[in-house]
Amino acid sequence: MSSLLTRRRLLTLAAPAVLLGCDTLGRAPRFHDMVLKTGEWLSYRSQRLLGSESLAREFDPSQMSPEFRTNGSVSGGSPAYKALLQNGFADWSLPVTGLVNRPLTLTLADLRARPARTQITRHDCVEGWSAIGKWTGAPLGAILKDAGVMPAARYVVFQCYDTLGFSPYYESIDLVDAFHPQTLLAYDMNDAPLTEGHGAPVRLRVERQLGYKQAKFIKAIDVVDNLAGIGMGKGGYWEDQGDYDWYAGI
Ligand SMILES: Nc1nc2c(c(=O)[nH]1)N[C@H]1C(S)=C(S)[C@@H](COP(=O)(O)O)O[C@H]1N2
Ligand SMILES: [Mo]
Repeated sequence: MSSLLTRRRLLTLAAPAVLLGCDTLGRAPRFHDMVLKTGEWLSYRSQRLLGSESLAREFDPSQMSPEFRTNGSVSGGSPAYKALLQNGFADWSLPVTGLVNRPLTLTLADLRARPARTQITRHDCVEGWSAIGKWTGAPLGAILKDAGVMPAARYVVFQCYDTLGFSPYYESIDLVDAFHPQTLLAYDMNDAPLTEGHGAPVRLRVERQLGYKQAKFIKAIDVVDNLAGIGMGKGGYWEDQGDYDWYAGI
């Protein structure tokens, strides 16, 4: 049996667990559909795939924090960002480029028109605080599926509008987290459009990782095969400072 067939069989055996585990609100695209039926993605090395579908804990509305503080940058900062904000982000659009067969440019209206997922999760910041909030957004996996991720792809990089010190904020995740059903390009928080402080117009939610991975003020998404040429090469602003690890699993 070829290794591809072996992998397919393994994935098929794992599928019932995947199906049981997801779609708690009945709206999420199925991990099963996004990954198993995405031929373009099958050749991605799948060491982390089996068992990778476990969901971060979701909470009841009654458990939501009365206050969810902001942290890090509280604005996209630049004059260009301020102009977009002033116009309600009508002129904002998000390029999805790199190792994809069909590069996309998504407006906020495009994102809001896509199938949405809502989840109430706990945000854990390494600085020692947590808050439970409700996030609504477009699952990233379905967007990447539309873009057609090439076999060589390994990471998804999020460039942000803001700069801390002299470096633009950015983050990256691998394809397992990118295709995870709870990974969203979130545009609503607690049933209202994201405020500037929380990362308007769109921020990442990657629920099995710590706060600094949740990139705010997203400007561009790039699919790449390695992180070496980006920033200082460690996959994120804080990673480059040498403070925090690239994989911030909780
Ligand atoms: N673009 C950008 N994203 C960012 C940050 C930032 O400074 N800039 N800070 C990170 C950190 S450390 C945390 S804890 C969360 C804070 O999100 P919040 O402001 O919505 O609480 O955003 C993360 N994403
Ligand atoms: Mo944080």
